Formats: sequence, structure tokens, C-alpha cells
Amino acid sequence: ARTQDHVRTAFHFQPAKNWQNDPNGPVYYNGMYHLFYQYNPHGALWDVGNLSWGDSVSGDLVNWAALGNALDPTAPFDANGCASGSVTILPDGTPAILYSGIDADRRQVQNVAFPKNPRDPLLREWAKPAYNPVVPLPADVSANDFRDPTTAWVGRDGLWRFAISAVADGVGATLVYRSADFLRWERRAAPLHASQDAVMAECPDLFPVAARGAEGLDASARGAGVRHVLKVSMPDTLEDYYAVGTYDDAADTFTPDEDCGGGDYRRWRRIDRGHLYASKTFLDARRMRRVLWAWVNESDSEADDVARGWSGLQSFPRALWLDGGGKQLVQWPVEEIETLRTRRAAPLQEVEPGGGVREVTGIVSSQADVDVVFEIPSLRRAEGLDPGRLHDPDALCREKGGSLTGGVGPFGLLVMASGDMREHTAVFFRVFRILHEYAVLMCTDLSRSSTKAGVYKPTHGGFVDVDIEKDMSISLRTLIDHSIVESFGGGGRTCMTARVYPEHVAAGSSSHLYVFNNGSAAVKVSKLEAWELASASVNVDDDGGLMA
Ligand code: DQQ
Repeated sequence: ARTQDHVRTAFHFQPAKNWQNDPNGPVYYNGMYHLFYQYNPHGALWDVGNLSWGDSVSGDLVNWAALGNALDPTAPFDANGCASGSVTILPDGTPAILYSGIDADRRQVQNVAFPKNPRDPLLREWAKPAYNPVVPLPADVSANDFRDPTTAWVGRDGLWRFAISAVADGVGATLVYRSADFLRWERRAAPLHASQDAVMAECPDLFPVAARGAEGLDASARGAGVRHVLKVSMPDTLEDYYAVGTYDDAADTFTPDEDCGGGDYRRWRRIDRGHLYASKTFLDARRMRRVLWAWVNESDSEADDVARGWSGLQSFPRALWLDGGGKQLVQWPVEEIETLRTRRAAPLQEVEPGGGVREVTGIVSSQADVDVVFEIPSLRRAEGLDPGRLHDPDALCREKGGSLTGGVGPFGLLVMASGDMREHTAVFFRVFRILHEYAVLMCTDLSRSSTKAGVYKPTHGGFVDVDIEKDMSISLRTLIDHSIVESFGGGGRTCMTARVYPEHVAAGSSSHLYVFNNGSAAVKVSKLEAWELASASVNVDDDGGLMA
């Protein structure tokens, strides 16, 4: 009998086994959700020559059934790997895959694929036409720097477009291609956006958001009340950045609202202040919301991945929309997570300042959904902070860790805590006074998350863009799932994903959950909803089930 794998998640998307990375082509089609993903069917480690597109379907974004691979590297135009891409639904209702192939000569080229049988509601088999690639490698782009086409959209002229990452003539750029028939594509003269440094960004995503309200828009939406977001993924640090701005569909250019100097993506806002990469959104036409998926990789050793037989998670799907101020995105776990809620923890109100810790009891907290609101009666004790310190929240969180004392905070949650407290992950806030204003810092401190050696245990930090003087409260939602802790501060204005590998969890012991306040100022827990979550059915491999 196989020993139970307690690091494996209970409600995050994983294939039954092996390596996965980027989400590809998420789409709602014919009453079903599809998630394709970068998949190595031959093992638990990255192997570019063996990249396929795994394929799973779901009726609710929570429970998933695995289908056979949608794409495997079998043709001259993808012989060395089927890399990332997207799905677009064509006007006749047919879904089309646009993806990067690494061809027999190791050049990155763009290909299309269509369902073999568009009437199959599960879209089980995909055909790659022999006329691929539809976009060969351009002369000014090197073989390795041309990949990850977006979902296509239609401009005012009725023509299709997709965006793609490249280093063109030495400049890191997001290029746009245009087509009348989805087959013959022509590059636009100017890039959608170019960055002064020559870094190859990955997995671009350009999508419209409503200027007001949370409703999701189709990729081709335009006109009054429509803003655009450009997101890119930076491979050197594995971080996703975005800007809100204006997309001009006559010139096919994108101009960010906030001037951040030379277009350096690293000055843009982060999708998530923690550990999350290669995100991609899609319009969920069933509930008219835009939903984001992202790859969350492992941060223990490759030997651990091989021993477990798998590597990589997808973040729990998040609805996202533009915040009221129009400057940033808000992200929130899709409400279908509520279908997994079972037992609810006992209520709790008071946590003493100056080191108070209260246990949240009544639930198994290694798979839980915690929603808490901290009310701050007074900001008088907020510590002063030099404005220069606003630029490096990670360092600030490292210096001012959750176990230290403070003024207003640190207060928050201790999750995945062992009975003896030697292991715990702290997710917390601190409020600082900067001249005559206040700033809310959010941290996830992994330094004590595991007693295991050789595990990456960083401290993630980020400021939360809320008006704390007006609100006098701050909310925290945290999803806990065996080896991932995904937190949403200030109603989803700052998101922070972390991977944790507590030894007590790996050994199958139960975790504890606490609320704490190490600040000297009083903080009231005005809401605490902590739910134990049932295990979703995610690509269960019963050796003879749907897995190919
Ligand atoms: N991974 C894919 C690429 C993408 C990178 C290959 C990002 O297409 O650029 O698996 O993780």
C-alpha cells in the first residue's frame, strides 16, 4: 500500500502525478470548465522536451476530472515541446488553441490546434493542422525568445489579434499579431508595449476590466467604461507584474496609467506578493466574471518532488476586478469554494495585546478557509516609519517579524502550527505612521514554517492599499491546504501565496490555528469565520479512471 501523501493538496488543482507548470487555455465551453496546463507526462521534474498540455474538466472549478493530454510534442513544429498558450472561442463557437511549439530545429514558433470533434462536450482530442506553424520565428527574434500567445480578441476593424512575448531586436517586448482568418497572421509595426531592459518576459495577458463594478468582460470588449490590464511574468524572479492602462486598438499599443520609468515591469504592481507565477485569466461566461489561474511551484528539493512523484500546484481560482479607485486589481477566491465548507470553528473575540494568542478550535485546520476582520480602536500607538522604507516591504517584514513586539500589530494568524509551536507560519499586519499618514504592511513569515532543512523559507511582504484611518479595520482571508497558504489582505487588494512543508503535516499530524496580537495596541476580532474544507475530487488517479 502507498503511504498517504500529506503534502498533496486537498482542493488545489494538481494532476494525479508528475510535473505541472503554467495554466494554459482556461476556458468555459459548453457548460464545462477546461484547464489545460504545462505537463510532463514522464516524471515529476521539468523537462522541456517532454512538455505536453494536460487537460482536465470541471463543472464547478473545484472538482476536476482528468482527460488525456490535449497536445503532445509529436509534430515537426512542436517536436521539442508544446509550451504555453491560450484558448479562444471562434465566432462559430469552436474553441481554438494557440500555443508555442519548440520545433525540430529548436526554434519557438506559434501553432494552432482545433478539437477533432467539436461536438464532443469534453473536447477530448485535438488536431494540429499540418500547415503549422501559423507564425514562424521572426528574423529579429532569437530562437528562444518568442512564446506564450494570449487569448485572441477582435479589434474595431473586425480583425483578430493576439499578444506574445519576445525580445525583438534586443528589446524586451510584447508583440501583437493580427489576422482576418486566424491562420494568416501579420505582426503589427509597433509592439503593444516595450521595456527598456532586454529581459524576456513570459506569459503576457492583456484583458479588459470594467471601470466600475466586478463584472467580467469578454476579451474583445471596448468603449466607454472599459479599462485594460497588461500582465507579464518575469522569469528571473518568478514574479507576475501588471499595470492598469489604456489599450489603443487602432495602433495596438498599451499605455500604463502610472508612469513607472522606462517601462520597467519590476515597478509595476504585483499580482501576488508571494510565490506565484505565469498567471492567466479567462472570462467565465457562466458567471460573467474574470478568473485568474497561476502556477505555484514547489520550494523544497527536487529529490522531494521525485519521492512524491509530483511537482507544482495551481493557485485556487480567483475572481478579479478593478478596485473602486481604478488603480489596482482586487482578487478573491471563487465562491464555489463554499461548497467544500464543512465544520465551522468556534467563535472568538478577544486577543490580549502584547503577546496574546488564542486558538481557533473545532476544525481540522490543515485544509481550511479562514476569514477574519481585525478592528483597530486606535492608531495612536502606530510606530513611525521612514517613507524610504516603503519600497522594500519584504525586507521590512523580515526585520519586523511576527514574533517581535510592536505598536499597532503585528497581529494576525498563526497557521499550520504544530502542537509544540516549533512549526508555524505567521500571516499578519502592522500599521505604521508615515509623516501624517498610515500604511498597512502585510507579511507572511515562513522562517518557522518547517523544521525541515533545505526548504526555502522566505518572508513575503506587501503594503495593503486601504484607508485605515477611515476603515479602522483590516480583513484577512487565508486558504490553508497542506502545503500552500494563500492569503488575501484588505478584501483581496494584496494577495500573498506561500508554500510550506511542515514536518508535522507531512507526518499526518493535525495542525493548529491561532489568532495573535504581539502589538501593544488593542485589536478586536470583529469577525472570524473559519471553516474546515472537505477534499475536492481533483484528477483522482484510480489507475484505470480517466487518466490516459
Ligand atoms: N514556461 C513555459 C513557457 C513559459 C514558461 C514552458 C513560464 O512557455 O514561457 O513550460 O513558466
